[in-house]
Amino acid sequence: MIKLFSRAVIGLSLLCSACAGPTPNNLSRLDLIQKRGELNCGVSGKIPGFSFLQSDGSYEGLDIDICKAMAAAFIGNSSNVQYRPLTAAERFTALKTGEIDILSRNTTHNLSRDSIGGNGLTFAPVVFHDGQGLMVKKSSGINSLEELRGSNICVGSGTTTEQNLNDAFQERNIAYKPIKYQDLNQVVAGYLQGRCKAMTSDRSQLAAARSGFREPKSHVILEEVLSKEPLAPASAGGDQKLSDAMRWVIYALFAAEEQGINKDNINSKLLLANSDPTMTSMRRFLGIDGELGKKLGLKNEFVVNIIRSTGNYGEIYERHLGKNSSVPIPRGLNNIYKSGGLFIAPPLK
Ligand SMILES: N[C@@H](CCC(=O)N[C@@H](CS)C(=O)NCC(=O)O)C(=O)O
Repeated sequence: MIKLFSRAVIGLSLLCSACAGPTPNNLSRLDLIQKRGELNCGVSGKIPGFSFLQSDGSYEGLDIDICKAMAAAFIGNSSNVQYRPLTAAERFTALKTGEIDILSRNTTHNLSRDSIGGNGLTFAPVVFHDGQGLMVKKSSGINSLEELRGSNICVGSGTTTEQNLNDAFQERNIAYKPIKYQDLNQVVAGYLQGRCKAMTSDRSQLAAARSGFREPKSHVILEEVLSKEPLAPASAGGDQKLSDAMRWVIYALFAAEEQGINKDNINSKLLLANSDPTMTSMRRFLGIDGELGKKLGLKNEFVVNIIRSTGNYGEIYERHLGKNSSVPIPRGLNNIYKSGGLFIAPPLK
């Protein structure tokens, strides 16, 4: 009760402060998160592998682990996260009003969302490179966009998906009818009930949705990829302290994978670096020397806190989207550059 009440008071003060800008007295929202001791993280909650509400009330997935890594770095405790499930249409307003501190919800980074004349958000580095796809019933025999001419297509509103669908079909001069829904569950229901020949979304979401179907093998994701969907966490714009901290949390996850530092060996790496003054860059990375954390408004050991909580980026990926997960997606572009992917961390110096 007390916790609920104090949360409501903090929530109210944050909400009011949001009316005049991100926070009062030009405080960064990072300071508020640290004062509150809890991170409000906006998620979907409906996508297996990314953010999914479990039957025990907990959340799981790659987007959830990004919230945890942020909380570990900002507050020193990855459990201190309030997850706020949001629809696609609600997500940016929730950031602007201060209802959430950060958004970690399969959100595509694009110019309109990132710019001051658009949604005015600030994006952290991409955590999953996706692309839009289409899923059809195998029995339909459909293999290409052309074969969907004149068909109904189920799509979520308030998403990049809606616009890409229009672009792709218009460019190819293919007539179609979009059937719009509020969220993925409704899109899936429309598709399974036969209202549409195809459903469209980010390919990761199609794979995630299919994993929950009674007969996943009866549905195919078409080869054609309609767009680039670089999914990234975001914060309200104009708060450099928070956005810097977010950026370097993600880079720390990539850098730890690059260097082979993981949840299992973090303590031994720390011991080793502590006893060996010649391991200069490792000592800086783990916060033994230098003040990398302090420069971001974090503890110097923020990287250690992250890795102890979630492991490095590769471990997060394996847990939720790896071969043995319920939504296996080959890493492809979502690998570190040393292994042929797109992820690279600038130097943590
Ligand atoms: N990545 C795209 C689409 C993401 C998205 O939110 N898709 C819809 C479905 S098409 C959705 O609501 N998915 C998750 C959910 O239902 O919570 C974007 O940022 O606009």
